Parts: sequence; structure tokens; C-alpha cells
Amino acid sequence: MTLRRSLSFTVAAAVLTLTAAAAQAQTQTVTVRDAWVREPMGGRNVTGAFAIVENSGATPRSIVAATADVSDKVELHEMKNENGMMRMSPLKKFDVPAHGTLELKPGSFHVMLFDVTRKLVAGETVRLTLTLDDGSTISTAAQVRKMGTMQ
Ligand SMILES: [Cu+2]
Repeated sequence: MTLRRSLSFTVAAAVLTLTAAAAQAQTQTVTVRDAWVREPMGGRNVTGAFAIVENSGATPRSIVAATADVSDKVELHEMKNENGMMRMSPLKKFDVPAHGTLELKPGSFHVMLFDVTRKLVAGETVRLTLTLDDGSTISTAAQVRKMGTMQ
């Protein structure tokens, strides 16, 4: 009797653990890869961060904020060609479609870092954290690269 009771407790605990794991896996459908930061030009302290964001889930998600360990002023930006002029404007969010990809890249959507607190040299890494609309965050190491090197 005692053995049977302890067995059923064990099974219940295992089921709870599995349920928790499944719930966690469900919230982690958005992943970030190939994150990089452009080495600031000419000693400036402003630069852009880029990455590929993938959503393997059935729910559209959006990125609503970003932070970096080298800047206290980080904005979500879009660069667009307007009448032959490249213009940047801040956005409130980036959409990551269900079963889709959002590419943050030069000349398009990007994360803008202002007042960068230290000199960034190619090869170093910056910690970049994206906040999703469900409140979860994704932290990634973004490699500093010189402009024009896309490897
Ligand atoms: Cu920008």
C-alpha cells in the first residue's frame, strides 16, 4: 500500500514536470540567430544591430523592445527608401509572422544603439536582448563586424 502510494506520487510528479516542460517549450517558439552589430564608423557612438528572428509557432509574435549591454538608449528602427533618400524611423514593434522569419538587416529593420558606452571593435561580442509581446525575452551574443563583411 505504501509502495503503491509512493509510486502514484512519483507518476504525478513526472506528469507535472512534463506539463511544465511542454508549457515552456510552447513559449520558446521564437529564436534568434546570426546576431551582429556593425562596428561604428569613424569613432561614432551610434550603430545598428541585426539578426535573423524565426517563429516556429502558429501564433504571430512581435518584438516590442530591445536592450544591449553597451547602450542605455536602444530603439527599434526601420530604414526605407523614400523618393531616393534612405530614411530611418523608430517603430513600436517588429512583427514576426507565424511560421515565419523576420530579418533585421542593413537598409531595413534594425535595432539602433545610441550613446554606445565603449569602443566596439570587430570580433568582440555585445549582449543583445529582445523582448517579445508575450513578455518573454531572448538574449543573444551579437558579434561586432565591420561594415560590408557579411560572413
Ligand atoms: Cu536606425
